[in-house]
Amino acid sequence: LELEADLRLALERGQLHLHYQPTVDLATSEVIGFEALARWQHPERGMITPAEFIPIAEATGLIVPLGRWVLNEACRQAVEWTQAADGRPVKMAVNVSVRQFDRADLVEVVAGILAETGMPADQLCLEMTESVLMTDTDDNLEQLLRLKALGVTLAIDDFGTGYSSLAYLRRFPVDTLKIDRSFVERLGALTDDTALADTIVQLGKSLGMATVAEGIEEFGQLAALREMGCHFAQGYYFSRPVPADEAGRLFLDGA
Ligand code: G
Ligand code: G
Ligand code: MN
Ligand code: NA
Repeated sequence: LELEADLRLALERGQLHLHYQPTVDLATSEVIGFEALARWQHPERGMITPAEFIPIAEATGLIVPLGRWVLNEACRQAVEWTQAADGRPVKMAVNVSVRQFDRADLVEVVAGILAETGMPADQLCLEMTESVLMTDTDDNLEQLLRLKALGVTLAIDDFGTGYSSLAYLRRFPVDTLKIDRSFVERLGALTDDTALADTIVQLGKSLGMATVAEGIEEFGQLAALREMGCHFAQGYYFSRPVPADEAGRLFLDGA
């Protein structure tokens, strides 16, 4: 309860900020953009991780203003970096909670932020977990179709770890599968995980979807995923999530 009150204040007082983890094109090794990840610098408790405060935000409804702030800040930053890079587009992925779909105005909020920040819709990717496709299915499907119509990209985060059936991939307008890092961990050896990662990459290819591997920590994992034809990757091997100034340098130098 105390954390809830603190989180409300933190939002008002600007104590939340974003870190950015680069997304790398496996074919060219170029940094093409980032995933925005929320951070909370608490005045007394120090850094509080999203694993702690996102569930609180979801349970209390604070995720709605928090999510709006994250989207706005991430888009604003992407536009700034794109300008600094003479127009080379910065792709920005933002995590969207299933609770944000409870609100009928999600599409208007996204459209408003794109317009206000000048962010081209095709540079924004919204990441959601399979839960968005499993609850309030008809309502969420309608919102996803309207988001697609804006021109934004839709990704399924932590793909392969949920409980939904694969049939939803046919029904929902999904562009990108993010391969959960649990499948990437033991890549390289002839393990079942290698077979699963390969299966997800081939599934994405056959459905015309892009694939992003998460949690790459070693060159061997990178090489295996590149061999499979996976398009993009993130992970400590390239960079941890870093503050904005560092991320901006990574993009401008990583061309
Ligand atoms: O770096 P890391 O500890 O940041 O992220 C932990 C988890 O918190 C991830 O599962 C990520 O999806 C989630 N997360 C981070 N930032 C946000 C955010 O702005 N919104 C939502 N909904 N989830 C986030
Ligand atoms: O669930 P989501 O994928 O949105 O959150 C990303 C989470 O994964 C963040 O907590 C981020 O810090 C973490 N992460 C990113 N790259 C790596 C990695 O290479 N190894 C590990 N162990 N965690 C990672
Ligand atoms: Mn994510
Ligand atoms: Na993930």
